[in-house]
Amino acid sequence: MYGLAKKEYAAYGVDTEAAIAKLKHIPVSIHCWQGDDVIGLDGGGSLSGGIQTTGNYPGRARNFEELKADIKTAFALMPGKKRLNLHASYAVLNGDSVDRDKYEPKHFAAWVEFAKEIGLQGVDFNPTMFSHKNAKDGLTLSSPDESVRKFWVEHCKACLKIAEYFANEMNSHCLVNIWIPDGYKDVPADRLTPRLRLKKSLDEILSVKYDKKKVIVAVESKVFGIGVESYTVGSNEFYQNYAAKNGICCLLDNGHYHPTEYVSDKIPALLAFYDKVALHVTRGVRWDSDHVVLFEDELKEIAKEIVSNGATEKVLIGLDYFDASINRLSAWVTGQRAMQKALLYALLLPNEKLRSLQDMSGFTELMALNEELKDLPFGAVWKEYLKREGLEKNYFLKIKEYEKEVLSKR
Ligand code: RNT
Ligand code: ZN
Repeated sequence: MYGLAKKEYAAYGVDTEAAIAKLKHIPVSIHCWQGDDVIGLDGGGSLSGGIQTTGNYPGRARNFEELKADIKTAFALMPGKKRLNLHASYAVLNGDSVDRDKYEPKHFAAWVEFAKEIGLQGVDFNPTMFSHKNAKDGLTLSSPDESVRKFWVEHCKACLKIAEYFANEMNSHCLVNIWIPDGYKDVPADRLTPRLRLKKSLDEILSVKYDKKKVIVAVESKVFGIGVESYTVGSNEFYQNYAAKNGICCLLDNGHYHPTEYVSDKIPALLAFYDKVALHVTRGVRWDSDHVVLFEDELKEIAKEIVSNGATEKVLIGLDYFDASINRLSAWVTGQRAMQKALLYALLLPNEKLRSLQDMSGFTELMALNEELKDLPFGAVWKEYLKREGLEKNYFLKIKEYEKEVLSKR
């Protein structure tokens, strides 16, 4: 089947071997928080910040050991280059009673050891400014309470140090993504001052010395969250301007825009100005619901923009979803494979030909060709890629086995 598919693609000028070879090297950063419903290991408290995990599927990882075992099992079923995306709330404190403003690299040493053990390319990082008593009234870096604001500034500074440690240990960059839940449920009296406080906080965080080649700082905007429907301090305009003026990068989460806005269109807009663009790939259903990523049209379009613009090293792909209503490992693998599928699909498009049709205003042919491409034997190439990665299309049986042997006993 692969031999025939190869020929069929070749007729369109597409080299399936080159596509497979390229796909192997595009890293996807996989979020640790799908494994335990974003609860974390530092006992910060129940999930807050306007995000929500729904469902009560049995077998959630309840501690570091269980989370590691689940990650190991799930990652083994994922093809391609993998990175691990950690939140600060996953610090391994071992009884140390430090708060988040005092976290140190040593609290993450066990994660580094694990990442090396399972052969990951790198580790990415996120300050955790939710599920904690100091996220007072839902405000962190924009809080009018100076001691609260300072606490979170210190937390972010600590995270930059930890990120540098990850980068050095893994010999690969570390993306530090700053997302805060700050906002108001109802019409605010003052929309500017909280943003000025956020700006000041970011300035203070970025005033620490860190190696900019190794540590890439990003800011993640959002439209609204549950309980903070009327106003979000870290909005899109705020962060895009902040990032542009301060030499950091933007992180686009495709659940964080109005439903008719598309991240696939935002990627090339930012590529015109930025050396790096970070992504949180998710699937919002009616709101930022963080459903498992599937091989759908917008995901294909996102991948197309990355691949056809030669931006596989500029766009830092990360996953961000959390579903507790189904087997969590399966959720992980399904989403990661969907991302890989979309990248492969994009790598198998005759991008040069399509581009030249656009430039020649050959829109009739462009439309016809685009439709023709949709039913090429993509599945055969995907299966071949999996085979070469030592994997099979059906991963569900392995997950079921793990559920029976491990998860059901928790
Ligand atoms: C929330 C943001 C944020 C979180 C993670 C857990 O809306 O998307 O990225 O999902 O940090
Ligand atoms: Zn996100």
